[in-house]
Amino acid sequence: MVAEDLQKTKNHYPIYIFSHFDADGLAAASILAATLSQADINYQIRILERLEYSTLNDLKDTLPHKSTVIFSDIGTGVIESFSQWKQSHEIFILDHHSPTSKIELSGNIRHLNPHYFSINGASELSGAGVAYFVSVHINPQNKYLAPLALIGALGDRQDQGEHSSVIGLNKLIVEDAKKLDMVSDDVSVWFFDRTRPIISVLRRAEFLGFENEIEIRAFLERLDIPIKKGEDERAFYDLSEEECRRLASELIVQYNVDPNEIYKKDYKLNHEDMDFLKDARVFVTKLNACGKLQRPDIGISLCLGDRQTTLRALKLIEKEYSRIISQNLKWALSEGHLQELSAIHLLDGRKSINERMIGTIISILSSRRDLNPKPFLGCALTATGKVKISMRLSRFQDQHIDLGQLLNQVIRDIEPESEVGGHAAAAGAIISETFLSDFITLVNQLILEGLQ
Ligand SMILES: [Mn+2]
Repeated sequence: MVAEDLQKTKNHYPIYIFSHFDADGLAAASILAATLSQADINYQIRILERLEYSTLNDLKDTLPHKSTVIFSDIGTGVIESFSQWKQSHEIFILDHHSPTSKIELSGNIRHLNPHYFSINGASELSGAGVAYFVSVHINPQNKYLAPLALIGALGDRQDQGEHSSVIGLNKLIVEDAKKLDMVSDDVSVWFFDRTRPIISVLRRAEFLGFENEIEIRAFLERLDIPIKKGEDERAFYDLSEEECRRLASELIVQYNVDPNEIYKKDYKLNHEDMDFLKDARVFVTKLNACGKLQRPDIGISLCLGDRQTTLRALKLIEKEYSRIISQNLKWALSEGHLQELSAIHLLDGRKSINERMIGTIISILSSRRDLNPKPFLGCALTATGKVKISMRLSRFQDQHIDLGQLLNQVIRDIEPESEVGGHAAAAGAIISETFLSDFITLVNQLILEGLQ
């Protein structure tokens, strides 16, 4: 029904698309863009970091009366506010975040969300996935967009099945892509960015716990895996299947690495010409970099297949992105900026870390073997003077703590009207600065009590 309505809304205004700035949101916006272009419908895209009540109210006043507006990968969190949009615009909310309230919406406001169909939007379908099913409903030939829907799912860490495979409706998307021979999904020894030299791939996999390059060289020598082929360094992709197996079993047996960390579904984009974009999980990190450095336009061009100007811009973006990450990490690990409380690690980045980066930095810290296995809490100031909280479980902790639930509980006690969201292993909130220290104390205390 949403698809039919969307096709009926051709009028003299473009369709306004608002989507989220992460990989899923960019993939979703790209799917919608491709779908509308193909149907000869004009559109404009705007990418938002969050949809706040105030932003939504401004939009209502600035978008032309009766125009069609799509909210993609955002919108469910502020669903109550849309009751004010009755009769003013044709609204399509295509989201997958879990709804906190169910409200009656009138005919001009459509809310498509997997949670209303007993499908778990946190693990089984992403924002890009919702956009994909609408797109295919508009035109079955749009199944060629399935790889983007998969990228969205991986961006939202929905690879929660066996061997890090996607589950639920995402699996159907992968099947669509496989039928077109656009994706393959073998289980293999997976490390991030295998186009790089072997040593650098292992060095970057911090969860392996290698102290330095010398140690990695000795390790590879012991396994009789050559680092060079003639003059050139061998990339990880150059390893034979047998070498990969030898490497994996050594890591699992001697280094106690969880096999699930190494053997993964390797989602490969078969139609992709550029080697360094073939791994769908690597593609995701490119999109994230574009979003975080405020160049969503580059991310969307990348999704839509531009491999000319986009690649040059992408190179600069990635260089800047890794510069910022290493600068922030260096800061975090120096002079006691990363504090250890009784139950959590705390990184107060209010003076030094950008709100868009705090989640990334906390994630990287949470995968370091040399830090005690406790949850990480990071904070940074937002552009509107509030505090963004980001939490991650340590990759090495065994206790079952649901950070999403925990933050919800803390917010209820401290500042009930704040935004909060996330799932078990990663969650976040936006709070007022005055409540920050109470907030941290309570989080620490609840986790401590939970452990006893
Ligand atoms: Mn999403």
